[in-house]
Amino acid sequence: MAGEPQADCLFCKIVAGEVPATVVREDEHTVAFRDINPQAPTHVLVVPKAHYPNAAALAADPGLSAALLAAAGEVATQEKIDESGYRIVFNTGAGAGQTVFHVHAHVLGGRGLQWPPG
Ligand code: D5M
Repeated sequence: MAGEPQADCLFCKIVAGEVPATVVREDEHTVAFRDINPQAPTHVLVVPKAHYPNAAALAADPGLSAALLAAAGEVATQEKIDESGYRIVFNTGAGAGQTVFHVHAHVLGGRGLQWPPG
């Protein structure tokens, strides 16, 4: 069923507390934790607690999609990167660099960000 935890999913395990992570924010629907391989001074991943493999699949739940974006914005405020500017990225598909197939928003900031990304 859509959204059910997947036994072999790393981020489902982080959500469940079975794999440690540095959690910076949590609410009823989302968890935010620091990326293990940060690409910027602030690099936080925001995930829905429910399992959806990517952003396109998450779009089936508009309320949860909105909750995830709101949480990403709140992380940016909490991390004090909201005024300098930050980037929210959803790598979608292996060809775009997605390596964990539980949808996650990368929240990146704290340095100048180039466009287009590599
Ligand atoms: O992003 C997947 C991201 O997940 C990548 O930036 C590394 C990060 N990652 C992988 N394992 C962990 C753990 N255990 N904690 C925190 N962060 C982690 P993608 O867009 O799929 O390439």
